[in-house]
Amino acid sequence: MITARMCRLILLIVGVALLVIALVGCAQFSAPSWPVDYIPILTDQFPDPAGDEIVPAGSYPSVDVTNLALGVFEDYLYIRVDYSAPIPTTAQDVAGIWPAPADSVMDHSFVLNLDVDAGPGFDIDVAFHCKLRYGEGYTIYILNTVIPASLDLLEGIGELGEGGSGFDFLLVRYDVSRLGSLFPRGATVSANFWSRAEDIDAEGGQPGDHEAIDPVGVGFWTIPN
Ligand SMILES: [Ca+2]
Ligand SMILES: [Ca+2]
Ligand SMILES: [Ca+2]
Repeated sequence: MITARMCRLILLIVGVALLVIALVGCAQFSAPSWPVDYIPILTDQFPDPAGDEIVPAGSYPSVDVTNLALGVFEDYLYIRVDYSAPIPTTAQDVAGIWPAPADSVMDHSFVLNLDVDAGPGFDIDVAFHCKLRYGEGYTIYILNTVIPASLDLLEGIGELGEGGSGFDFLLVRYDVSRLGSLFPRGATVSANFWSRAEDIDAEGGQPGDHEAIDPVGVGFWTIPN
């Protein structure tokens, strides 16, 4: 015989079970759709040596790229950049070297430039940017230099997956599903890549006189399908 107490217990169990199912459902719905294992996605590796950095004054170990990895999966372009030292978590003071005054380096960035058409020479048709401030937030965007319309500056189209300040790598992805001919999957395009660290003056401007750069030669890149 089922007593009132047993009924309450059964209802409680059913209620808890429904709540668990609902919470699991919500978690799955809101969970970021990053793949569990992105390593197989990063199919194209571009090791970069040390020693070809363009460093004007002071030391910027975080600008030195050791490896660039690119891959495409579903709607996303994935970029992983490994550096020879962790990205700083605080501003790095640099001494003044005439004519550049002393100031602080805070900005860390990279850009992957693609020339996707068959025109002569290299020009940038679309650029994938990632920029962060040491110990602070980041901005990831796509700059389209061909069509100055709705696709001109796509902010919020990229995400940082792992790494950042305090780590010696960045793992970023970009939603390329709306880029159309600017991201021709399967085609071979010309590409280059720049790692940068930049200074900020007392007014928050970027005079660029303590900018450090590590170019990474990509050359021709066949965009995975
Ligand atoms: Ca390097
Ligand atoms: Ca072009
Ligand atoms: Ca280099």
